[in-house]
Amino acid sequence: MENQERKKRIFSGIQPSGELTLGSYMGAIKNWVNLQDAYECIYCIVDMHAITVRQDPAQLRRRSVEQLAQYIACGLDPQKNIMFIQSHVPQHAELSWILGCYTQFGELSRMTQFKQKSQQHADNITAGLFTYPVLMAADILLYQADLVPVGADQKQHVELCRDIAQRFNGVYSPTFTLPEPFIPKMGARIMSLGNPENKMSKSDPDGCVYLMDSPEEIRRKFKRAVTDSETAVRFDKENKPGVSNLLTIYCAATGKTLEEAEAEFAGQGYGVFKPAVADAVVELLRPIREESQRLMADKAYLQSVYQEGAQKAQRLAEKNLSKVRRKVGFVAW
Ligand code: ATP
Ligand code: LTN
Repeated sequence: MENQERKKRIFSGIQPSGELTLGSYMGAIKNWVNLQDAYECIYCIVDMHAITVRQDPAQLRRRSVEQLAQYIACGLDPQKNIMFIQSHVPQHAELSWILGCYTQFGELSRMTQFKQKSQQHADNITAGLFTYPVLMAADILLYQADLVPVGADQKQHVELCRDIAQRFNGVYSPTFTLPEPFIPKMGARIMSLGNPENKMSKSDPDGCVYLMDSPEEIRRKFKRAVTDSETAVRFDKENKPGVSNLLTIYCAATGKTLEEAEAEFAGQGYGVFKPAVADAVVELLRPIREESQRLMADKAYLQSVYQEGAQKAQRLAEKNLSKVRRKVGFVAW
């Protein structure tokens, strides 16, 4: 009865490992905002994931709170959604330990993100970096999430989460809901402006647009964006990765289709196209930047949001985790 009545549940999170980017907005947060009315949503700031690579403690603390301000500024309503900081709910770590005992070494070895990150941080390949996807599975399964809105790069992790859940359910009895990834049609993989073969990432300041960049900064970055030696504004990922990426960004920012955008710029060169993309992004981010700045001045409000969020999340988490403890054979006390 309870299950029939409850709205479907969503869980997603972003690491406070750097400033939020246009990639994280278009790949994830934009969908979070769109889904908040139809679903019961839980949006997290995953600081425990962030420490899988070295972080400066003061910066991590600042960014975690800033990220909450930015979530709200993007349009997430703290009255409608549970918003909290992962380390405030220790049940995530506990379930992660348990699920790690139902995850194969081989499965984790195949994760693309682990392979990439261990190359980037060759001097610090920790057990935490390796078991990162188990903690992510714990995040999702702890709340019985039905849907996980993420960018395309996270699909493999959500699939592993399903495999772990399915295995656990098979060994014991149905315990975890199997989650589905929810990946946008437009903007699932925004590429770097400087190198359109690579994903736009927080750690590449020139190739990426930060949500907090000023209009001048945004225009400068788009002016320098790599295109090609043709002049036609046409979507062709193989041969024109730079222009295709700009078209994707333009469409995700304006809500236009690729056909509409191509028609709009037909016969016009990159000299018209690039500033138009920059303008669309400036207007998209302007209210987000202004609202974030306003919210950051009100630390007491932000604290009340993450404290209340953690309390609600703990209640839901504990209910599910107590079942898991019992199923695996821990003594109740
Ligand atoms: P890092 O560089 O620290 O690994 P990141 O920039 O890849 O971080 P995350 O915080 O890992 O960003 O990702 C947050 C969310 O945004 C995830 O759902 C991810 O799939 C999505 N995302 C990140 N970058 C992009 C991108 N370039 N295009 C589309 N979605 C993205
Ligand atoms: N690994 C994700 C962040 C993340 C996440 C989650 C996303 C951690 N836990 C649970 C969705 C659901 C990333 O974006 N790098």
